[in-house]
Amino acid sequence: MLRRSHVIDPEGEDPIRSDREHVVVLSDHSQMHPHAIFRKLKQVGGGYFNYQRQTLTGLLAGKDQPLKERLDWGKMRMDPTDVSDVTGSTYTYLVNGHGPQDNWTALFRPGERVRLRFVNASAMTTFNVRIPGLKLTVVQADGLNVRPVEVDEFQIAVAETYDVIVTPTDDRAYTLVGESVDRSGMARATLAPREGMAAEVPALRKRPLANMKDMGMGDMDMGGMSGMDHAAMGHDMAAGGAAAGGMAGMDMGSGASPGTDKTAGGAMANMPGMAAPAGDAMGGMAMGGMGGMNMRDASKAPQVKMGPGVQTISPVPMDRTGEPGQGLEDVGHRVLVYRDLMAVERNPDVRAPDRAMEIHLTGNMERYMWSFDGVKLSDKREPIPFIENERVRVTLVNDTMMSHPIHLHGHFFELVTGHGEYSPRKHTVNVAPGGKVSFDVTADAVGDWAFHCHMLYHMHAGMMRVVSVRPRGEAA
Ligand SMILES: [Cu+2]
Repeated sequence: MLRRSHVIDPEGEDPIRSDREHVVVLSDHSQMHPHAIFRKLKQVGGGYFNYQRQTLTGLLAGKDQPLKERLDWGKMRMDPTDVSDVTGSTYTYLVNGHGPQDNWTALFRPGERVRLRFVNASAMTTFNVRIPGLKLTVVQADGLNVRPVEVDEFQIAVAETYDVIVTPTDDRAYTLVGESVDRSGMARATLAPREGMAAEVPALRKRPLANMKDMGMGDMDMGGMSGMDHAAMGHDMAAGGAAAGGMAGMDMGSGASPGTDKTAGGAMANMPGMAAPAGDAMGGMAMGGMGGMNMRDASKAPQVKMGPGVQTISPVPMDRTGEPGQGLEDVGHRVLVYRDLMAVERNPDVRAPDRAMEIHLTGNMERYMWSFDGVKLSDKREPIPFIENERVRVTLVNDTMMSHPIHLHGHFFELVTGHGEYSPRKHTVNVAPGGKVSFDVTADAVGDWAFHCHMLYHMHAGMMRVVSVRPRGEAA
């Protein structure tokens, strides 16, 4: 049984008005013991629970991806369906402790402003949340108020919280959908005027496939390129200044017909806006065909301890805070992005950072190794030292093809997303695959604090460090 959640009300009047509220705790439950799950992941590799893994037959039939891209994935011993490492094959996704069939119901009276306090309390699952038929007005993130943003869907990583306002006007039921990011299952509940009602439950959408951007290869999409015809491609490439020899190494027009597959279709939709920037991006890259891009160039990350625990270093990590989460690029409605978030109150500390540091999120999916900078917690390195009240800009670079919700204890930090003194303050930020995120943090709490990926098994495998905030004057 899930215990009643505790809500801490603000001092004074809550600026967020609502007629009623419900806490919505999303979680993932398995009958398998967590240690058993971890053992499987460790023994068999991160793909153990991925029943959506591409089969050899699928590969030969060329159903999912253009040939060249598939070959490159194989060469790198990675799988584009590895969006989650523990999936709906093991997990039942819950709302307030109730499975999808239980039809947990949140009541409302038509016309009321209903505040839903979403908490992702799962071990390993990123959820995509929507309530078909209702707009979601996001008013709070990680417990702090943000300027209202109206969306149709938002992604919530482990440990994040979002409060949204919905205003259902009709006397009918609405389905609350919490689809796991890899689309292997869903948490489901109902908003209704009375108990016992149900609305249509939408089918799981098509699973997302990781693309080259998710691998830190920059703003290129092989699926889309394969869909382009040779002549058009040659023209754009020439304009962008890329070496023609490089392009010859790519397998063009290998059979993906636009629209038949999600990857190709989505990329094709982006084509009009892509020609020019793609040309520029490619002009600046060493291209010997895609296979020529160095996926393990240690000079891109001098502080990373290279070893078997570091499968890849993103050659072109990008700021992806303006993008919806994985698989939400082409869902046909508005999805919350981090850059939408803006604090209501001016931040308490708006000093420029005193110093900057970069931390790489590193891993090896095959061996299920996860670390920061190639060093796992059990390697017993010194804590990351902060001095009391100093302000540090931390940039997280994701060298893996999974997203990692990175959580710092004892502090809020300001996401660097272009909002200056109104940057959103959070305690957890989900770093997209092949992406990078910066935040500014004021080390205002003396002591030792956990700093880790909030995916349970990533943390357990070592993607964690201690941040030690030392009093000014005592710092060594
Ligand atoms: Cu992680």
